Amino acid sequence: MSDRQKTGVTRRSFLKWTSAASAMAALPLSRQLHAATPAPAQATSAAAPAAKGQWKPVACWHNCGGRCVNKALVADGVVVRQKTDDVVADSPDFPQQRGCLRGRSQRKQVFGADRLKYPMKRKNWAPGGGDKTLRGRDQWVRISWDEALDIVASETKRITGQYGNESLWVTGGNGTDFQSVFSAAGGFTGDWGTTSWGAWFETPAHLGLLEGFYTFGTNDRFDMRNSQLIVMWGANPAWSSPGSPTYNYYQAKKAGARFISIDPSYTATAELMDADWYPINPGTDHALALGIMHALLEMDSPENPLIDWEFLRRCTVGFDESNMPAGADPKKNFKDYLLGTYTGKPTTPEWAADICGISASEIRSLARQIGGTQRVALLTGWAPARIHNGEGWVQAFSTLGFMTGHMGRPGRMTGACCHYAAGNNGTRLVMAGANGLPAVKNPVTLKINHNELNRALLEKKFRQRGVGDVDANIQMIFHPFNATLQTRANIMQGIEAYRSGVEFIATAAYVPHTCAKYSDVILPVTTEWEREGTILNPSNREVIIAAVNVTQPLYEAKSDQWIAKELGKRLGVNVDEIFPISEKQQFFNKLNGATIIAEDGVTKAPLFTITQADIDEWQVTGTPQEGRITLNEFLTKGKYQVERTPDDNYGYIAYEDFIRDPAANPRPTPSGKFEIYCETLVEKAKECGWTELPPIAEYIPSASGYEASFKDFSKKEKGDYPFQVYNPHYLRRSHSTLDNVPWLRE
Ligand SMILES: Nc1nc2c(c(=O)[nH]1)N[C@H]1C(S)=C(S)[C@@H](COP(=O)(O)OP(=O)(O)OC[C@H]3O[C@@H](n4cnc5c(=O)[nH]c(N)nc54)[C@H](O)[C@@H]3O)O[C@H]1N2
Ligand SMILES: Nc1nc2c(c(=O)[nH]1)N[C@H]1C(S)=C(S)[C@@H](COP(=O)(O)OP(=O)(O)OC[C@H]3O[C@@H](n4cnc5c(=O)[nH]c(N)nc54)[C@H](O)[C@@H]3O)O[C@H]1N2
Ligand code: SF4
Ligand SMILES: [Mo]
Repeated sequence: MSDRQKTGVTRRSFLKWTSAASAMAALPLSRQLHAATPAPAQATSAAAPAAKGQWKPVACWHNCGGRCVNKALVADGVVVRQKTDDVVADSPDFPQQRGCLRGRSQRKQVFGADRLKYPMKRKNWAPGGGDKTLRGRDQWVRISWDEALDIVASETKRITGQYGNESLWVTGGNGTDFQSVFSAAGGFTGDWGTTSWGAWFETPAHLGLLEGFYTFGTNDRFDMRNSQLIVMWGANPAWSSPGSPTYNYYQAKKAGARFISIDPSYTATAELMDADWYPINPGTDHALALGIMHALLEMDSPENPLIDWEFLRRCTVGFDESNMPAGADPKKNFKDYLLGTYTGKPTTPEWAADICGISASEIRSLARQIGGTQRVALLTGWAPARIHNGEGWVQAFSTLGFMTGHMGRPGRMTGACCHYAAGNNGTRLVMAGANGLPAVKNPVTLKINHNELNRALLEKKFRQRGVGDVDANIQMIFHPFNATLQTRANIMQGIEAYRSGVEFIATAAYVPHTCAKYSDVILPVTTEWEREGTILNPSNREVIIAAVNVTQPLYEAKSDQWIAKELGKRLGVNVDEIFPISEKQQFFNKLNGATIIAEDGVTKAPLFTITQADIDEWQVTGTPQEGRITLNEFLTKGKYQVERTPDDNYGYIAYEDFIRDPAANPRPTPSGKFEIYCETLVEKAKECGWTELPPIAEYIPSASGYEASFKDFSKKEKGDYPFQVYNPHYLRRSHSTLDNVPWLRE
């Protein structure tokens, strides 16, 4: 390929050439799956069939919270059009998995002008860093792959040799190909945090979700239609769960649900659902929840019940002094906190109004609507929990659900409703198999919290969870698959840190995102369109989405795995142990191991029919099996979607068993119940080592929050930093991705 680039062939003619060749490849499967290695003799005679073009399922792979069918029409070697799901007719019960504007513009990214074309180093880089102050504003010099890999490997060896493996920080969670290699080479310091899911991930101990991963707590899409009132509390699926989820909310509206939106912005979802909008000051949701709960107590009566006392008694501990968990001080109950019995500071609607900006009468109205409606869905996104002391908000929001009993029953749910589970929570019905690569354990256990990334670089200290402050001496940063300089707190300080201490920074990327720009060496990676193909996670629970190869790697880009392997070899790691199988075999394994939950709602069965002929054609190892559809059908249609009906066995109501019979199905909490008063939460917070939290959802104003924007909050006189900034996940981007695509900007 580099030869062609030297001859200055344009991208269009280059693509035309590679893909015309692919259309001629002999085997039907490989023709469909992969742009074959160019074979000029064949390319000439390929013109006729290629001109008609072939629709291929292609990846839309970003962290957008969903997955949709995306197809590219490859004609004459060029992707000339894209389309989305037209596999079956659309209907509310069996909705198409239609892509949003980003997926449909994907070719403008894959073939975009911003692609990184070849490895580069910073002009004023030298071993040890060179002139580090020029990071982000230096010139770039094109280098060969060999030179790039040699630099990264020798700097890794030099730095880990001199300062220890702890001095290497590889961003992102564990499990990427690079992390496997660096783990095998002695390990690295990682990072963790709650910038995405807020406190829903780490600390919903009050729900009995101690190892909480992706806590949602809401019901499935058919059940949403049973709700009479749907509260979208900091949730805007039309923007942050684009694709099909908002369609599910719309079915609930058609079935008669009324909508409320509590959000600083009047959102596109609020508009579509004709929701009543309650504009709230950012980051003050905890105060509003407490105000509503106080109002419930004020107005609840036997004639006009707003509180589900039976639910509180049966399913929770900690609400009042009569149902405190063993050993707890009865005076620390939640009800007395709301009433201010011992503090003298009741959380009245007037108190809350002052903070959250929603009037006391509106707060009482919200209490009447939420408490006084039979079947309510309390749905929040992750945004309101992406704050200081987010745990308190998560606990307060849950407690509102406990007080009103809107949980575990048809049309009633309280939880997070966003990302891939927006409008449709529950067990996955179809699932990809594992790729078959071994997990490689990182021998270094240090992990920097996202709040302290810059502190670790500048002050050379961070708080290790469960340990306390530890010394840090980060001298090398490797960014594999994220843009943390841009997507974590305090970018200006981050830039300062990148321009001072660290000796070496490298990034693998396909566009020059922020981390790449501030690096010393950039390694250009392929996009999914240039790779072997894959099954895309995470889609909604009912569908599984395919992506196949569309083109040979563009320019000099290489897959992450290829780069990781080459690096591994230079680091003296046994890469055959880490990557014992080809990328094609990894794709095949995902298909071979894919499962579906059968109509009984329990039994797992293979999803795809795979024949020995398939295995031979793919030139992989595998086991023939009987499934629901053939490989070919899946890889042509681009999806498998479970056909559902309202009365099937796939319905999901969160916490249903527990709420029906708490004694027989206890929550994994010390009390076996939902814990309004939760000592585990106190312990978890202590383990992290920042703010100490009370066992009940007491209000703690956020550092740099709304109250802090005033010189003197009681006098309402604004201070030096009078504004608050918040940002939604807006439609044209996925975090740092796609925002550069001209179509999307238009
Ligand atoms: N202020 C503020 N900050 C936030 C948020 C917010 O709302 N406000 N949201 C937070 C949330 S929810 C999240 S999840 C995080 C996301 O934070 P990140 O995970 O850092 O953000 P992404 O932009 O998704 O990072 C992915 C990057 O990897 C690149 N990439 C994509 N595919 C590949 C690949 O196959 N290989 C390689 N090597 N690179 C690839 C993309 O170009 C992209 O730049 O940000 C958080 N930060
Ligand atoms: N288009 C697009 N979609 C995405 C992403 C993306 O980058 N772009 N990222 C994906 C990822 S990784 C994630 S984690 C999810 C995130 O999903 P969410 O957290 O649900 O999405 P956000 O857009 O951050 O916030 C949802 C709504 O909360 C509002 N909001 C912000 N701050 C507050 C607050 O303090 N209080 C209240 N009440 N409302 C507030 C916002 O105005 C917005 O309307 O989105 C996913 N979907
Ligand atoms: S919702 Fe996500 S997967 Fe679907 S088209 Fe948009 S960006 Fe792609
Ligand atoms: Mo996220």
